[in-house]
Amino acid sequence: MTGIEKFTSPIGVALDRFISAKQEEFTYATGELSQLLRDIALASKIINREINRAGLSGIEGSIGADNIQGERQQMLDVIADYRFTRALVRGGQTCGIVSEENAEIIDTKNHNAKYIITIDPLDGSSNIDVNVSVGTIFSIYRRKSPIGTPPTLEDVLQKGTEQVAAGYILYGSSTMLVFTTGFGVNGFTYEPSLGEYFLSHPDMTICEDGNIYSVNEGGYYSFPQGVQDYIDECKKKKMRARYIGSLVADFHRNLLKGGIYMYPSTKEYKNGKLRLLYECNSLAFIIEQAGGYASNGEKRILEIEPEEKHQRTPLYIGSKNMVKEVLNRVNVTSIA
Ligand code: P6P
Repeated sequence: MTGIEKFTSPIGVALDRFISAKQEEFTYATGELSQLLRDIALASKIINREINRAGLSGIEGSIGADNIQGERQQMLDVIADYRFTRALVRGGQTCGIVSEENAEIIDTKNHNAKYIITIDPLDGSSNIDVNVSVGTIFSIYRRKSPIGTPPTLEDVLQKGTEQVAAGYILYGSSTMLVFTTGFGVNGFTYEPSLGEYFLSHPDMTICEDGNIYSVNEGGYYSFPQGVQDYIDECKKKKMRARYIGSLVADFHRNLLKGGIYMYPSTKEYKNGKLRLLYECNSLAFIIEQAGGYASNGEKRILEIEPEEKHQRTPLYIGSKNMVKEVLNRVNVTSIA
């Protein structure tokens, strides 16, 4: 596509029409999953607006309290958690929510709903004050407990292989919704003037090899020896070091260009910093659907049996051969 065409090419199909057209592909296609995705998209549009005007509306910065993870809670964390929870409760399609911002399972009271959501409403929110991209990460599971009853721990402690859908919203130079229902990965760009997402990145795939490594090298000396060795190798190969400090932004760039994101176990985070249920599983489902791979240093992320709602895990995710290269090293699981 050259010349004027590239600026006048018709935009892609609207998200709503895409979901309806693809509905027959969705496992258990009964319309509820479609509605669930619409509810998430709706909440993301509201969050997008809040983020874009944060500097003007005095909602930057922390609320002066910590979340259940003991991390300083930003005002937008609370707002995002409220907005997504409200959209999901009112949408009626999920019986329970596990959110990074809440210690316990949120009972939506929609006890006849079939689905469970795990969500990080706003990951990397401390970056908002410095105008760096942030993201929402989510997974959708079918409940295990009987319809008509409250959500249970059994509903939420499911392996990543049980996901029926997963996605993220990247609030970046443009806002994008990227998700999978197990039939490939598709990216939608938000058009604020129309208030709608349009297909802009159909059938997203990641190359098997890449030239970008994303890790906080400030932690180099607290990484397992095998990770230190791998980073040294990346430098010898003159790879490009890219680390934004915002998981969704780093992940999205590597998905498009090829690369690996690493958050190993460290002295500070012995089990890694990132959470299994609403960060690592979600992105692992997406990356595998795009042809990549995700591991905790010992096993496939999607095969990890969760033991508690907010458990953390080391994460190596991205181009398949780059992740395998790390795993071939001796000792990438724990510091000496
Ligand atoms: P560090 C943000 O807090 C986050 O959860 C991810 O978005 C990001 O990749 C990582 O932590 C950054 O952590 O320890 O490198 O500052």
